[in-house]
Amino acid sequence: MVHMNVDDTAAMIKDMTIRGAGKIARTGVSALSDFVGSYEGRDMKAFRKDLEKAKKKILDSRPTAVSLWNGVHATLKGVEEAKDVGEAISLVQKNAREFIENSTKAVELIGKIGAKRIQDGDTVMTHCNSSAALSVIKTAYEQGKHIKVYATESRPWRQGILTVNDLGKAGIDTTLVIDSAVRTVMTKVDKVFVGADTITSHGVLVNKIGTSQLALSANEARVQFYVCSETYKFSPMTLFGDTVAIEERGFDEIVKKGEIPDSVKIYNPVFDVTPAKYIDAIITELGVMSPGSVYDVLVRQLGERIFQIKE
Ligand code: RUB
Repeated sequence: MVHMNVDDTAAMIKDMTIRGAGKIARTGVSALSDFVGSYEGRDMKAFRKDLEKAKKKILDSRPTAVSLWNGVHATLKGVEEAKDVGEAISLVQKNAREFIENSTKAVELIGKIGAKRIQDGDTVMTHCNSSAALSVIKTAYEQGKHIKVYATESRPWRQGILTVNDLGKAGIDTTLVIDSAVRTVMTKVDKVFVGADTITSHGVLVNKIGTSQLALSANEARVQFYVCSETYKFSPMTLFGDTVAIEERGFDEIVKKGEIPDSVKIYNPVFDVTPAKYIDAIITELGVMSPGSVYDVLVRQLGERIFQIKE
């Protein structure tokens, strides 16, 4: 990982130079590790205060993907109990290393597990630009399966351009479609694979705006709809009733200044919500599971920490 300070990292996550739920988590965690690595003070009280400020900056950079929250909390686990600053620094660095390694491994594992759901000759569709979904598609292709991919443009940021560049360069038969072509194209598709920013305790998916229209169209066309998600995209807070904040971004991502009358409002939510009933399965590093299993995984992962989070 490239070394970057907390302010630069937060700014680059905010302006989407660094994007994608897995990547923002790994980069945020890495920035916290670098922050403690260059910390020179030895007063524990001041250290905790400074670390808290750094944590807040990273967490405030983008609101929707819980991967960032889970990554940051996994990294700071145990700091409260550390005897001194030196011990706390080593702990944060070790936790960060482990999170980044496990997260990278999880994406690979999801690829291997999910690829078994793709048959030779399948046509699949994906949305936006998800490393987990692409890991599944690329692994199936590397296994020698002849596949075709439809990828959506994903307005307004057009992350679909990243996706088709990646798939096209890998040699995969790839077709780019505009977002409003989803229902038309779904009749040619066998399976849909998308990523996740957050999955709630009751199995609801929050992902790039437009994901729910793929799910609805897939349901109508009897096409299987798979979510590719590391389990650190499961949201602990939703267990206790919290809802997921849906990020809204500026008008300038949609129109240029002066292009439309000032009186016209622009609404630019960048994620949407797909109900559990439209999801055939969630492909995780722990295996293929139903949306109904998310609650159990969360409870098991949290263990006794569940009560701390509840408070
Ligand atoms: C990206 C997006 C991706 C998920 C999963 O949105 O919605 O599907 O983040 O990505 P944005 P990954 O471009 O606004 O960050 O599988 O790479 O974690």
